Amino acid sequence: MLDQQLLQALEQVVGEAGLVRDEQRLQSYLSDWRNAYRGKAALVVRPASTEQVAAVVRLCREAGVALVPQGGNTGLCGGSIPDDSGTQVVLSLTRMTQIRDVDAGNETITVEAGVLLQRLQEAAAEAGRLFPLSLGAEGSCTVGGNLATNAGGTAVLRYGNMRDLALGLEVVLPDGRIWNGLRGLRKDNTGYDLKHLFIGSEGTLGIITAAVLKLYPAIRSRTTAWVALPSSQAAVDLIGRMRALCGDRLTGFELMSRQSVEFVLRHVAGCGELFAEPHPWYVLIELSDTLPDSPLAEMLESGLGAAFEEGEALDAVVAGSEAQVAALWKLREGISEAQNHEGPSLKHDISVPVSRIPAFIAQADERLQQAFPGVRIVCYGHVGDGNLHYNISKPLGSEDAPFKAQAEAIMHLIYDVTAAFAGSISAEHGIGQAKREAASRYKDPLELELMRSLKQTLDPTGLMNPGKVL
Ligand code: FAD
Ligand code: 2HG
Ligand code: ZN
Repeated sequence: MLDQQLLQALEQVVGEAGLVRDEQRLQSYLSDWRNAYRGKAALVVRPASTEQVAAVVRLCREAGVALVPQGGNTGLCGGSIPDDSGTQVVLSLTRMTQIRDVDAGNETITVEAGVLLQRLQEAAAEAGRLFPLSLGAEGSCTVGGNLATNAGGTAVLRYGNMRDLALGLEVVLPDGRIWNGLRGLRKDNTGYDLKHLFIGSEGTLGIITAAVLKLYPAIRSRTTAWVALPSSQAAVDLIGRMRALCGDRLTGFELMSRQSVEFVLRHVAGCGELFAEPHPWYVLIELSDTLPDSPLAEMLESGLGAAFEEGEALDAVVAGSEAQVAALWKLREGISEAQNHEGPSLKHDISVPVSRIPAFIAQADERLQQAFPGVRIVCYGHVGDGNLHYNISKPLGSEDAPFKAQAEAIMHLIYDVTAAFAGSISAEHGIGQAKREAASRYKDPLELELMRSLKQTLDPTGLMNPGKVL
């Protein structure tokens, strides 16, 4: 589908190794992890440097060809998948894998967009530091994708989202100019903070090619527990209690419904039941400290002791080894994979004020069960961030088609309840193509207007990831 002249010019820039044309090799770039989104592309281009990215962007702009930036392709709302016209070019950043600099004195690391999150964590550890962003897809997702989606994960409670971890960016603009904003400054009040425009823009305003990121002191002690709870209100009470007791040492607090855990027990190898009887809710609590001999176990015991007395906690297991810590996290991180085995699912990564989580769940559960009897609610998430994955699986034993036909109505019901609780329809995963229509319905019209005018200013030809976000 691509003009031969453009193809040759692109090949001159990136070389044969930087092009993917083979039908079979193309496939992994054209559908997402769940196979929920599928597109076509004229070509996949894999530049190996910022200058090559800029040259590719200029050539495609001159030819009027749209670009779809892609990192590890682990996004959950179709942002990195081209449309089905077959005319778009996927621009994969996966060859840009240099760690350009580690400045231990400044507590920063400068990395290229294609570096895997896990590799970044390892590089930080090699320098005796911590890079705290942590999420289930960390072995496959890239720094560029993390920035473009403002990724969250399980340590946001203590360290913030990707936005909070970035000090500077290098971006190829839609007209091919390179913006070098790779400043490692913690203070810089010289006007608008432009990096924040690109963070969370899901590839619609430019291509992120590198970033300066914050490093933190390495963690030297850790205590991890799995606690059974009678209700989601108990989780909100318990997080307040643990925070008051441990302050910043509380670095993880993940909530899981019984249904979520059941899916993992059913489908993820090596995960087993922890308690003699099932409980309605569970939380995974992690305390960590930079001190080697921090009294974390005592703090946990004191917090849980009070929680048992108040009836907030029903049972608890504290990990006694690194292997047990890993097993507890597997039980939590396995939910996404496990839900895939239960047929089609609908994902809603909503957020509400933390204090309103229990009321949100009660109202959403009641309205869903009335309107769509039998659907399975898989509710879990990051309590400290008010962020729930309020995911829905089809009723047991039912066909896919009737469930898929109800998807939009289910989504609107959940987003209506989210809006009634002053929440957000996307706390983590972004808008992509999945929530474009919903964003236009639930987001403030003035905010949307401002977003459109920014898009028009930066990308007047609309060739940067069209059909996503707006
Ligand atoms: P991709 O999927 O390739 O792209 C995502 C978006 O970013 C697309 O719109 C794409 O066009 C754009 N993009 C990618 N690279 C660039 C770039 N260099 N410049 C400009 N735009 C770019 N997300 C969370 O926030 N928290 C979680 O806890 C979490 N857990 C997950 C667990 C699993 C099992 C899976 C599969 C996903 C999870 N995600 C989570 C979602 C996903 O992993 C993150 O959004 C991740 O940050 C995406 O990175 P990626 O490199 O795969 O990006
Ligand atoms: C998580 O917290 C991720 O595990 C993925 O954000 C959520 O798969 C999902 O819906
Ligand atoms: Zn999440």
